Amino acid sequence: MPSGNKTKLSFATRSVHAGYDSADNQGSLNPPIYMTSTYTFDNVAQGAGRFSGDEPGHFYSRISNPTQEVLETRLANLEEGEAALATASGMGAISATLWTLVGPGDQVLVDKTLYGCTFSFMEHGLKKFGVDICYADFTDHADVKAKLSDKTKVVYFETPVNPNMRVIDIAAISALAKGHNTDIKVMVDNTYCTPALQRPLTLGADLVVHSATKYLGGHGDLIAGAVVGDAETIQQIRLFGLKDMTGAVISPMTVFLILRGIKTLQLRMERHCQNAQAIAEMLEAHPGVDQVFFPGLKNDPYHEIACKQMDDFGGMIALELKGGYEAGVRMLNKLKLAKLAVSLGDAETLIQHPASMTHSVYTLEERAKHGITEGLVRISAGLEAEVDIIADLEQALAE
Ligand code: 4LM
Repeated sequence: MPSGNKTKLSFATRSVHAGYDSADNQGSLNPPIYMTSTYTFDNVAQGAGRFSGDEPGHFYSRISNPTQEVLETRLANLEEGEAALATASGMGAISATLWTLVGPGDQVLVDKTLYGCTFSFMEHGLKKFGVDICYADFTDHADVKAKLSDKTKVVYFETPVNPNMRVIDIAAISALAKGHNTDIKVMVDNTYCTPALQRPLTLGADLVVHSATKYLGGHGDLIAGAVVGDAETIQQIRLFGLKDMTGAVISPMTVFLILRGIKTLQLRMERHCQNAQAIAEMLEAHPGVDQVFFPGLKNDPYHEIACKQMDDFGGMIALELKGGYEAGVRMLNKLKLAKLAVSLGDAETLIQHPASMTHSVYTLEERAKHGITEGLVRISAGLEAEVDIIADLEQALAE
């Protein structure tokens, strides 16, 4: 199928086919895994032309690889962007992109709550090199407006936010940033949703980043990332952020696994969403539970905005138990089916305690300031039967 065909075929069909034509590969149904570090040239001029991009073909696998190219075309297609770059991890995508876009004296305006290592990269990484990191509450548009400045180069957020499930209005934040300065790049971490549920580029964002380790791969067997956006910026990230600054190159074997995962992305997301909705409703009615954070609940403060920008409410839930931290630990230690582990988006239901695990790089004071409570428990609803996950949670919650 023509790989540039973005909207004619449905999402599920493009997840299976986009970017690959078996007719070009001796009829091989699946793309060959090109295990090669380098590529040969017919002559010097061809090598030089490949490096400069004037000649088609590949130069060296720290820059590009034919298997990786299939994944990049597929991701760009699904996110409705012009181009994509696959990387060795989600942090590889985030760091390669930000190293490319900002320098000393520039400001990155970020939502106050971020995945722990993204926070650490901003706070301990970029800051060390003279980049100003400014935090705002992105659910408070007046706060965002007040903090946009002449120095703002990038506006960065996740939605829903890891781990507390706030939902940020992508169209409204993009409009605010562009209204301030059209050169500002709006960057959205779409890991929690994937393009099966949310497509930030169609809502005004410039760049989407992913931890492909999660739902895109979908099986808990790899680490990978990606960034999607306009062709010019993606090329800059490839040739500087990836090639020179991070070297966070994805393996062709990993690419193959992600392509396999993406074929079932929509099917899996449907089940993740169904299971999460059922879990959230059970928890909401449970006497031991103080609060459930899940945008699919009708009285969730973010329900309306989630309905506007998401096709479904996702597979992630956060909760606070009535007994706070101690009750949370008691429950986590009693789980039998659900696995106590960081990461998310796998077939297995995964549960963890953000304050001591995914968000432990924040200090206690930083967690309080950035909206991560000590008793918060995070659930990634898996693909098991709803009834079994709920039974496990109920037995773990029982006094
Ligand atoms: C976790 N998350 O939350 P790599 N963006 C988001 C993420 O949740 C993550 C990354 C980027 C978790 C990992 C332990 C929203 C990771 C970073 O791990 O570098 O692929 O992605 O449990």
